[in-house]
Amino acid sequence: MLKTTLFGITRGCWLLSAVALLAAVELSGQSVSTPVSPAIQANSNRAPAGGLEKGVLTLHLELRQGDWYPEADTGPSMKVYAFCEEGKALQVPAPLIRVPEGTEIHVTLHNLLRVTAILHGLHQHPGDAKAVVEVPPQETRELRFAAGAAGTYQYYASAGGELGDTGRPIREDSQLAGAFVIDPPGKVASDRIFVLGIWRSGSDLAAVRGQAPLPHMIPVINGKSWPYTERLTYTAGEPVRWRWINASDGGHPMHMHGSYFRVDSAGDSETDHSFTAEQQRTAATNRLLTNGTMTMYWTPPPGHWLFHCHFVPHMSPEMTVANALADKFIMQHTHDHMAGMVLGITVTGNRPPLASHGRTRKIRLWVRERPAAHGLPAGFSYQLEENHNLFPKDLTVPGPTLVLERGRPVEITVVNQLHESTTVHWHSVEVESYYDGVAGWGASGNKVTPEIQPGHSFRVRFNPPRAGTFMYHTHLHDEEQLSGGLYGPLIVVELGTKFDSSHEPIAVLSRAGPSPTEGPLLLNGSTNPPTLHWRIGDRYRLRLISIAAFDGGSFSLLGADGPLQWRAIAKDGCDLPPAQAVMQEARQLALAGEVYDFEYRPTAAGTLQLQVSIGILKMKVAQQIEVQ
Ligand SMILES: [Cu+2]
Repeated sequence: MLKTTLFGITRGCWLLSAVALLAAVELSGQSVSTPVSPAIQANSNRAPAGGLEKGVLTLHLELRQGDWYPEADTGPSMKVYAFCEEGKALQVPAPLIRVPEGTEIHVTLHNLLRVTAILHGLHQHPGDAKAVVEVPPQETRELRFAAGAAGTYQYYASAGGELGDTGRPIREDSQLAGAFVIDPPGKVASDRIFVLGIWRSGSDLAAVRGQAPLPHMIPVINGKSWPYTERLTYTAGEPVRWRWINASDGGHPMHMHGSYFRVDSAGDSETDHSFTAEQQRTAATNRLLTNGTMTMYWTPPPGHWLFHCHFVPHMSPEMTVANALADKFIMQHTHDHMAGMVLGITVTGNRPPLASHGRTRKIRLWVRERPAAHGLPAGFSYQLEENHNLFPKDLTVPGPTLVLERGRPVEITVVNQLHESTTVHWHSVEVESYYDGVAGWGASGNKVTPEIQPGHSFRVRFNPPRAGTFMYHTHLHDEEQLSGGLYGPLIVVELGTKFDSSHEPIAVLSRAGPSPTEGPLLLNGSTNPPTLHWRIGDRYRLRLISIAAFDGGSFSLLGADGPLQWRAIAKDGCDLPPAQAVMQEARQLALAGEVYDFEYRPTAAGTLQLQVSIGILKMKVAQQIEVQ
């Protein structure tokens, strides 16, 4: 009773929690590790921890158990281990270590858990991932080291909990991780730091392999899950710099709605690599594997945008604390469309008008239920209609290829024939946020993007400003709708040119569903795609689209002796600069939401293979290519 009352009062307030803790200790006469635990605060990574004086950072860190509130500060909580600075609130992510290059770091670690903690990353950078420090329960360790080279790094601890497939903790010790940033000398441009974390009830590799049900997950950005993640506001065109750190067990394809960003550095938390101007990448989706880091630069366009992980189980409304605690999935269709690793950004300003050419094309996009057929379980499908022609006649996976011209306005009426609501997202196309497919978030003036209810339609208008390879897909009830086949290629060609399917093969990598972790691997909706026929000396542009809901797949172009060489052309629909449009081994990893274009010119007769594979699942689909 006492505990409940105290918790009611003390949520989110460390000082009162400390009083509660002491009171409980006194009342019970037990040790400090009594089950009464303080509230953990979400750390927005704005204020560096410790005291910096005369080139020395002094930092006293403690490890304790606390109550974590990944959703509302007054919402459901779960007990996890966390770091705090001595005398301050526990934090997830852990206190930010941020110092200029040349700083000496003096840190003490006091372990108040009942288990030994193993600390990673608290050393000079670049560093060795194997260099760890053990701190037994109730003991303290003192470390002194030089910070090292400027970059984005992390530190984390494991403390006896279950480890995931990548070796990172997944449960009670999964949130023992924080950012470690070393700034270059001189004036530092303002930026924000985001740490990706996951609490998980089990192995998702086993789930992906079909050996276990999908675990419960709480995927978070800076300790919070959508819609409780921080809301950011910018003015259109202002320079935005973000540092991202993946402190979770698993990779994340991080996707920006409505525009591109530039990746200026990438690292693995021990070493960071700053790109030269020629090496900087432009992307709408950039993957961060476990321990991966990036710094990104973004010039935001006006609108309401999302930046999120494209793995469906990392952004699904089922991934809530209530579900994890209940150990079952409660569908909350009416509550919110997403949870997890989703950031909402509001950008003020006006969108400059685009030059448009020709009459507006009018197209209908039918969204339909699809019976089981051709070896695929029942699901959903798209059909296109233009000038009273319906295409394709059958219901297919993926949906039909939508070919648009750059600069030519289009009006697409999405007609929902499902028994549930849907929306359509035009993935990587620079559309207005109202038409971007995020119900309840996208907006134009006072109009907010609606869910398209069963039997209703929604008119989308845009003018594609860029020629390239894109896709369209559902952005609602993704667990079933995306896994069930609601995606299709979107090709934008230069005005007055035609899409030549015989020389521009599209390869869509997905799984058959009906859930994100079920079904065989598919290439263009098939486990046995038809043979392609190519001509010696012709130029082929391969348009590769990865949209498996929860997998990373690889595309390869193989000859008799293994991978051939192809030339990179574009990433996520954006043409590569000359320095990056180079010949390379014809093998490309692509997580959900990534799109790549490559060019290949066969020089001899023979048989080639375009292969898609998911390595960890030993799944493979090959398409034969006869060259004559
Ligand atoms: Cu993810």
